[in-house]
Amino acid sequence: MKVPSLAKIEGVYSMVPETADSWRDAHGTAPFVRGPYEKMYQQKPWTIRQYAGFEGALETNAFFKRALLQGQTGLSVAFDLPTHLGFDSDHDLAAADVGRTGVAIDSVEDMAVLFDGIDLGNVSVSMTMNGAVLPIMACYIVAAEEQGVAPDKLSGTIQNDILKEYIARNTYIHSPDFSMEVVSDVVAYCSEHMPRFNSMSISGYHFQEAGASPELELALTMANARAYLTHFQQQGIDLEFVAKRLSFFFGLGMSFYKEVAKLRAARFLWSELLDEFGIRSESAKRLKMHCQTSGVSLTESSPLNNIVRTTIEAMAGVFGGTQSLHTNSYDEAISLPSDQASKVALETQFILQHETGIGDVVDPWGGSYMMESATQSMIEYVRTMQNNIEIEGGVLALVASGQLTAFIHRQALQTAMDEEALNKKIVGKNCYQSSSLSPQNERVIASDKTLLLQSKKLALLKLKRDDGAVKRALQALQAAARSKQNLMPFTIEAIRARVTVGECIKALTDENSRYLKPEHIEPALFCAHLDAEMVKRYQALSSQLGRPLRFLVAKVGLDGHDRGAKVIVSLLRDLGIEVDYLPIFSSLDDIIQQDGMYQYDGIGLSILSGAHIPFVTQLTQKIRTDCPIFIGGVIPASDKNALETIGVEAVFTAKHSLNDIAMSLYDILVVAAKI
Ligand code: SCD
Repeated sequence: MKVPSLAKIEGVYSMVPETADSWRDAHGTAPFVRGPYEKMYQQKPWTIRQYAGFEGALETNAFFKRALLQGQTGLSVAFDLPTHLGFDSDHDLAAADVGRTGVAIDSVEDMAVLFDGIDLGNVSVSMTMNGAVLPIMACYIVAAEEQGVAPDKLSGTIQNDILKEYIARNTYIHSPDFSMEVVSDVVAYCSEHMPRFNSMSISGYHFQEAGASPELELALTMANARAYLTHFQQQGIDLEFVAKRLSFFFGLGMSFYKEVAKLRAARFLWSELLDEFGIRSESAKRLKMHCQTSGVSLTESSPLNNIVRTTIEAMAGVFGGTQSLHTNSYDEAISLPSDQASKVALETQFILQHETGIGDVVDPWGGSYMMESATQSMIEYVRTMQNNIEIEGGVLALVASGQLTAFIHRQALQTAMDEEALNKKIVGKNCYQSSSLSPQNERVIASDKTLLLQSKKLALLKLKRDDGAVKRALQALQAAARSKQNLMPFTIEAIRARVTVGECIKALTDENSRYLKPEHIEPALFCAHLDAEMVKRYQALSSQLGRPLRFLVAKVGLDGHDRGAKVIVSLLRDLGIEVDYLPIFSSLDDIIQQDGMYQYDGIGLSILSGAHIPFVTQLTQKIRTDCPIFIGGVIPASDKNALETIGVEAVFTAKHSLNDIAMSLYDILVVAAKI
């Protein structure tokens, strides 16, 4: 399938204005290009909603309370990877990841601690949960109930967007078909019992993080929105009613004008889509969005410059009319946000809201030839892309075949090449590099302590609860899954009986086994940008060995961020190396087994969850000693020495160019090959 180009926006300054004259439309009126509300921020500023979570419920609760005291206006929960994937903290596969990239929630007891002292009837809460959405929503509802807050009083948002998980984010559990049923169960339940709660956050953010351009991000998001509406319609759900509570989530990268245009175009396209579905409600047609500044745009070197990047990106969100905003912390390319960096990120939003007057004008870019034309070009791009997707069989078919993931990977490769060739300049990364390091104060996650505590709490919970009630609740949940009833009420009953998140998911995966999506990695593309001499040296090394070099690249553990790993696979293939790729959720045993078969010349691990030390420690104890191990990901400088002591040959992070990586690997391979 062909991905259209966006020539008009690329040539933004030389553009002749298109026919679009939507800027003449009133704000707050369909098709809402100029904003969902008439007075926008003059009436209500955007919600400051920082996504956060780490270690256990107690630690994250303290963090939330501090943020609310400091002036944050909404909460947003980041769950750890085991919770996302429906493993309790004491599960074998969870050990390395507990409490690392989010908070560990194993049961309603944890959820109660998470919101202890926070009135859930008063604060709107967003939960980024997709795979394990049923038990997590149920934990939230039951925790609120036990706080005395009924479901109809709850306001907030559940992400509940599974399609983008298969395409880019990778925290899915079930097959796409079963997952779509789960999504609609949540949507139907919320529309009946939780009228103030947004039952989905249809997300583009993760596409851009995985490599998509802003226009591809928008096209895929709107294609998913269409797929959900079609699915709900087929399920007999009243679209007129549920569409009011379907919200959106977009990324904000450094293409400033494009980002503003994207948000304006998104509102137009949603309004148009609902017209197509025959929905008349103006309030449903009013697209409401959360935005987050870009994680991939942040650099590892000179991290304080990231404050500037985040501010510019946040301004695009405000100019584009977002309802809610997360600003990233400046140290996120290096580690999980430190307290200091989180504070700067939060205060960046205060400065924008209180010092700049940026929200005083509704749709300030409206009427600009460039912006109206760019908005129109975005709309045309999305329509063309939608048409192409339909011709190819629709989103669900392309999700299943992995083609949408492949488009994004292709754009990620293009970006990597552009950076390598200096067609895209990134200050501090491929130009204006300086050796001076900015002060750092990395957050250290007490994962081992959290694991121990969570395991103890689980053991206690299992001692105290009524085993008969647990068994009955799980049987009822399984029976409901078999008879295709809405699973939300059954999950809520189970959670009330103190069934754990992991047990609920296990009951469902016993019925519909865990799913692993197909992986496609694009063919080699980089050669033109790689040092020609170095490419020849690789060829010579292979000739001397009398065979091709062979590598294993693996995504180990529960971390689903595979953009970097796949770019490295493409790079190595360009260098003439035969590469086997073990995709997300691979275990150390998978690696050992694979290596037993092929005796690789090198093994590369990609870990962005912060669990590199435990994984590498275990791997080096199990693998043959003469196998060079490389690691890539978000690795704090302070861990580099520790990894080298354990036996890692090289550590690669976002600051390394492709040529740097290729050269380092060559030197190590020569030594290992003993030639
Ligand atoms: C708002 N209101 C207005 C108004 N502005 N009324 C009149 N004029 C205005 N200018 C009203 C609204 O209609 C609404 O009323 C109420 O005020 C609240 O406003 P809102 O716009 O609904 O704001 P909020 O409650 O903050 O909701 C914003 C979204 C919501 C709709 C966008 O879905 C949301 O908060 N999403 C956040 C999602 C999120 O945090 N995701 C994190 C993802 P009513 O209530 O009467 O309608 C993190 C992530 O995935 C990271 C990456 C990763 O993990 O991989």
